[in-house]
Amino acid sequence: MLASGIPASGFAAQYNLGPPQTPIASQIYDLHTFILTICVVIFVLVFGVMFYSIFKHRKSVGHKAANFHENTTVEVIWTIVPFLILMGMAIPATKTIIAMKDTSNPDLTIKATGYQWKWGYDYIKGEGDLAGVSDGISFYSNLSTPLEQIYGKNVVKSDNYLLEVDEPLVVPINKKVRILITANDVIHAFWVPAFGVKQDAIPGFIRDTWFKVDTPGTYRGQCAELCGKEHGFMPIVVVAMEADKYREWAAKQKVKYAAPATEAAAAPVAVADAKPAGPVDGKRVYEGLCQVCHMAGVANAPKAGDKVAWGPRIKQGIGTLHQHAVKGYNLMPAKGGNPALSDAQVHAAVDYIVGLAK
Ligand code: HEC
Ligand SMILES: [Cu+2]
Repeated sequence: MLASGIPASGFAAQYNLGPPQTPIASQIYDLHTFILTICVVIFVLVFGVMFYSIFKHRKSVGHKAANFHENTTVEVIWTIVPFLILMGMAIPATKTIIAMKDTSNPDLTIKATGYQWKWGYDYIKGEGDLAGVSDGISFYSNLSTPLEQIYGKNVVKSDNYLLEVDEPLVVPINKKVRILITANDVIHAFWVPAFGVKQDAIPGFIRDTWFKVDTPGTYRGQCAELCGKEHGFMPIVVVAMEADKYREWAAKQKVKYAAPATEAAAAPVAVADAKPAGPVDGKRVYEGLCQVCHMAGVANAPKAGDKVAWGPRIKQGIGTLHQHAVKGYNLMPAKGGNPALSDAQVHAAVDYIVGLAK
């Protein structure tokens, strides 16, 4: 993939912080560089003066020690200069800390739960323009490095040894993602260095943090709190993708979990409160259910608004389309997977979709 949280080679990659991928991580990176520079300058100045004085005023060249007390000017200077240096470091650092803690107005909220020894992710319903897209998605993320690589002798280790999982955390780029962090057994810690995110996961408490990823890619982190014998075996892998791809991923994910238990999974609010009698709002039914597949074209569902895909279907006649949507048609589940819908509601949604393709 494009970038990795833990860089592979090169001098800078070996000794410096990894390349930052979020605004907060960039601030942390810059602060680190800035403060390290100040430290180096102070180090050079202090030791420079010290070694110069020792060398220049040594006894063997016959130097006589000066004997003086209380120099007000010097005392004022060595109080004010360190004060200014400290303020110069504290002010930008505090700004960054405040920004790190500001989890307000997210586009998306995900709960990350630490378990011995894996992470669980729940996409939560809430505020933000991506709230409805992925809410309800929930899965565990397990280490996928094979056991032979860990315990076997003379086994070649993969590139992302112990930093790979079966189901990564998927997030959209350029969106504010809030992570609620907790744990189910002992204290873990959610750490993704490239995002500048590191937060303890404490049983019974919720902590939160946020990030906004700049570029699509795969980013890797780890549990950063010694949590038991497989502490090193619960990595965090985050895949960041464009918002469109993210919607597509979310739709597929929803279908995956919706398929076996159609009734339970596919009864969104919009449908539940639509009255069976009276005019039916096809748009609401569409947005509540059908768009999961028809917006992104999941499983070859004809995309809403795609004239080429819908043209020949519309030619079958609206009656046939109504029937296919109610009864099911190949991969198109009957009533979109929600038997609680009335025929009229499904018909209205079909009419709405057909309207989009005209
Ligand atoms: C689980 C994903 C999924 C959901 C949810 C879904 N569809 Fe579909 N739909 C499909 C797929 C896949 C096809 C393409 C079927 C084919 O042509 O083989 C399809 C095709 C259709 C067609 C065209 C049928 C034809 O004769 O060509 C209509 C109309 C339709 N869907 C309406 C709806 C409506 C209305 C809803 C909401 C109530 C809905 N769909 C929800 C997956 C879905
Ligand atoms: Cu842990």
